[in-house]
Amino acid sequence: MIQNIFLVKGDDLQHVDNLSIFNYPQEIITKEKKFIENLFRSHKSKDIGSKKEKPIANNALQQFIIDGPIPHKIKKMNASTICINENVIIGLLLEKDDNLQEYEGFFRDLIYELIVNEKRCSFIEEFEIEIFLITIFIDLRRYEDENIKERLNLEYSRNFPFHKIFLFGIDEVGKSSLLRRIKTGEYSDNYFTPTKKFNIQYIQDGESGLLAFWDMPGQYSFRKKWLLGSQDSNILIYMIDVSDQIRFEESKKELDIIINHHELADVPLLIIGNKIDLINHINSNDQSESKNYLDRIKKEILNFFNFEQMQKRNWKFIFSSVKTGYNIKKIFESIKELISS
Ligand SMILES: Nc1nc2c(ncn2[C@@H]2O[C@H](COP(=O)(O)OP(=O)(O)OP(=O)(O)O)[C@@H](O)[C@H]2O)c(=O)[nH]1
Ligand SMILES: [Mg+2]
Repeated sequence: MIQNIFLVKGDDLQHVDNLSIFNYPQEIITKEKKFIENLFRSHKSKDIGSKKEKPIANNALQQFIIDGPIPHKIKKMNASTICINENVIIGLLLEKDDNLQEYEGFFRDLIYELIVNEKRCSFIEEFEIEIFLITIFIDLRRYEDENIKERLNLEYSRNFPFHKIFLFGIDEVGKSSLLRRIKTGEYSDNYFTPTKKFNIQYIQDGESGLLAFWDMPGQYSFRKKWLLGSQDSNILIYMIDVSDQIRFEESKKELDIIINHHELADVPLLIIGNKIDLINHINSNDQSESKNYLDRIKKEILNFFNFEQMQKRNWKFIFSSVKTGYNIKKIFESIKELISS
């Protein structure tokens, strides 16, 4: 089974400190001079020690030289690496008993497709590289689930399906807090600083298999990356802060970009109206008054965001308070329900 993906980037191999190393999901590859040198040396065209500048793609016409995959043993695991333009290495780590040959063809085709045809990564921005690695990881896991495990062990594959849950919404609505609440049951005010990169958390669920929650950074500068991260999602979760109606307009604009994207047209949508605890009326002792109030707010939100116009999409709306724990169970149940619908 695929354990990890890594990417090493740099021109000056004499100075390992100048290299950038990215790992996903775990920090397995570190800056060890000998190891990195050997990696590059294994890719035949690399001239170790040379400092010649090899610019990595920064325009659409850039040609890519792709070398590999080459097999290795790394930290007792089976590994395979591909070298791009002589200064980027992308590696795949498998369990020691896995058969590398079963992965190599797909690994090569996938890299080629992503960088040459789809131009997904120019290897410049860190954020872009991270998304790129995660994409490779998920695609390889899917391939493995559908082709390799299926053949090796039908039962295993059936028991461990993989679902991607795409959690988005503007900053401060409570996305990372929700994920922590679902995963650990805990909540603390101001626990998180704004998320700055894709935060991915896994939950192994008995019925649904492995749930991968992609918690998007909500601040303005990151929102343009949402579309990239949203691909292949099995469910979209859109979160709103119901106590902050001033930002509804801004929030709706971002939502529309995602839900109007054709590739996501059939993906079910769970809408969460969070921070309901901040709306005082819910504390009312009069149950029916409180219910009427919530119904009214819900109606206003559905109207404002045009949710009822989404006729083809399977969607659901839930109020929550991550702070008090209100409806957290219901959210988790709804996620599983929508995924399997
Ligand atoms: N009152 C109240 N506060 C909440 C609730 N959920 C989250 N918060 C608070 O809202 C703030 C933002 O929460 P985060 O979970 O960091 O929000 P986020 O959506 O991940 O923000 P970005 O990462 O910037 O996109 C924190 O101070 C939380 O403690 C809630 O249900 N009620
Ligand atoms: Mg966050």
